Amino acid sequence: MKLVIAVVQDKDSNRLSNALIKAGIRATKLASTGGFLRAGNTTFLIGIDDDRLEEVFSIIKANCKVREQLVTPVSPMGGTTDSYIPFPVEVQVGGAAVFVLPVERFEHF
Ligand code: 2BA
Repeated sequence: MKLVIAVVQDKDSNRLSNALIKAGIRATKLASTGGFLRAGNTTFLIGIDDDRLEEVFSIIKANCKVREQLVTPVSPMGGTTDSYIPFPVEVQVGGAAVFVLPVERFEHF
């Protein structure tokens, strides 16, 4: 068994949960915050048998989009802010950041 931890954008989270439910795959959703953008995202915990791992990947891939997001850096490092004009920069977010961990034991009481 594996534990899949997938960080996805909030916009994709409902679509992904519906697809997982449809496939009979159990998941837990946690509200999370990206360390860089400091914007809300959703973290899925999915416990899955090894033989269904690829299926989980394809469901995540099919339901999570890459999007461009504008970020405005707060201020220049160490310099004066007098002449600093914040300039939004574009970063690419998603589709999903996925981690796979081995599960030593799973009990469901
Ligand atoms: P955030 O940390 O808010 O990052 C949002 C997007 O900003 C990232 O998209 C990436 O394109 C960019 N970014 C992040 N850190 C950066 C940096 N130091 N310099 C330049 N650009 C940077 P994704 O890579 O798709 O990540 C989306 C979200 O997934 C992240 O939100 C974070 O919550 C999570 N994540 C991604 N990689 C992770 C990791 N190695 N460990 C833990 N969480 C991760």
